[in-house]
Amino acid sequence: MSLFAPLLLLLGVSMLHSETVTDEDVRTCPVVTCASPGLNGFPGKDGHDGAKGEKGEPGEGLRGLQGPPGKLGPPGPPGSPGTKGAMGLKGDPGQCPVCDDRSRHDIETQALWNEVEQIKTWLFFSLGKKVGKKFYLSRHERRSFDRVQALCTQFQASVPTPRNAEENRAIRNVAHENPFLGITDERNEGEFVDRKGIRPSYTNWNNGEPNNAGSNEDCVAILRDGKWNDVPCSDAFEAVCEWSV
Ligand SMILES: [Ca+2]
Ligand SMILES: [Ca+2]
Repeated sequence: MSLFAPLLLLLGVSMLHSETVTDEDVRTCPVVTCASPGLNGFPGKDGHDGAKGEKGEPGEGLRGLQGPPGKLGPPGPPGSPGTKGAMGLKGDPGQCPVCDDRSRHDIETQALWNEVEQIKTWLFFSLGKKVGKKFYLSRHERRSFDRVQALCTQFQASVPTPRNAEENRAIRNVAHENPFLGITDERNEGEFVDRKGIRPSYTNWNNGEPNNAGSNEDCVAILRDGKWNDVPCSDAFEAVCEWSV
């Protein structure tokens, strides 16, 4: 409470009293009957703080200005895949070094095979005889059957075994003399088979052959007319070899 109002009241009472009370009055007036009413005292000290009141209603002040943006938060979890987009335009042809190497290798291989085929043609023309998928060459030298067989094996070939008259004729024509054929009856006398043990489907025996003359004729040679004769394997006949081409 302000002290200003009581002071003004006290000053006013004092002034009024100074106008109406004289020195004589003071001396004659009994104390009890003549005393003026007491003035109000000074306000007392402030009391203790009261209990905390209930929370008031929200105020209705003016809305403040928007503050600055806060700190960047942590990244959120990845979202679900979006829908498939439309197909794009066809791109330019790509490059494939491996494919290029493969193509180059194929080209080189084909060129090599062409050269091989050309060499075969020269051989067929000048040296050998080719019938179907069989090719015959002669060394024009005479050997025993075992040595002819070894020579042909050395060159990945075999002693010729004609399957028909054409092949028989080719074998005969490639030789200068009488060549060995690749059939014998060494295992069972009179049963001629090829090196695989198979009896030939084609034969061209000369009249009276095979006669196993001297009980020692287990191999076969072609005569000049293309007929067959069983002959001793140890005798020397021309070496002709057969390749499959
Ligand atoms: Ca015989
Ligand atoms: Ca004979």
